[in-house]
Amino acid sequence: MTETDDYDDISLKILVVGKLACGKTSIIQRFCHDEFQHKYKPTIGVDFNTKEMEVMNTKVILQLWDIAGQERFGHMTRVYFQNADGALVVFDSTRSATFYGAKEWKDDIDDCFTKAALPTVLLANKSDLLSTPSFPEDIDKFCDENGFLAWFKTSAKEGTGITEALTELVTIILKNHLESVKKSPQEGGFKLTPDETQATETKKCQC
Ligand code: G3D
Ligand code: MG
Repeated sequence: MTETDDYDDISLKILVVGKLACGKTSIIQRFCHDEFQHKYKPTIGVDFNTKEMEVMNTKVILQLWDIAGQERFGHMTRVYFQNADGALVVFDSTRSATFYGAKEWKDDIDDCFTKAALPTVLLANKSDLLSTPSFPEDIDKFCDENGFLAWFKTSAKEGTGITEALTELVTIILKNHLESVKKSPQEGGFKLTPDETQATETKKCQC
């Protein structure tokens, strides 16, 4: 979490990860530009887009980091994890293999953020094609067991579920910061609302 030029604004770095062709780029384009195009070029390395949103009466600038899903590049990819405030892990509701890919990405994130878990939400994308995601497990149980805070059905094509998922993720991030300020007010930091201050305890990658 970083302070922007305007003192009251908060900038959050959100990772968007998952296997190739799950719809990561489409989700980001839908959220940031309200558009959906077929045939985005496969993302090489990393790309990012920003969008402002208001959560808990706070203006938040979201940086959505679109991380290539071809393969997880081990330490290379982890460089992009640094200073992240949260993550969206995406799978394709129509391809169960991508669901297990989501677990691998979550494991990578957990390996990196060992001191404090990175707030992470799971997205079952392409819900316009399949209302019930294609995987053999109870997804609530899967989220509990693997440390996902919540999961959402999304469709980048129809523009559903994405704002809700990001609102939930950002709410949790902001509440965590408020809690940390209550515990260690001396750390000081950001001003979330006129009455509340905010700690700067960012969940840095510990790799
Ligand atoms: P990636 O960034 O995860 O690799 P992309 O995935 O965003 O490039 O999307 C991969 C393909 O899935 C694209 O189709 C894209 O149009 C499609 N897609 C993404 N999200 C959705 C969705 O919510 N619903 C549907 N029906 N399709 C989606 P192409 O045809 O370019 O392969
Ligand atoms: Mg992409």
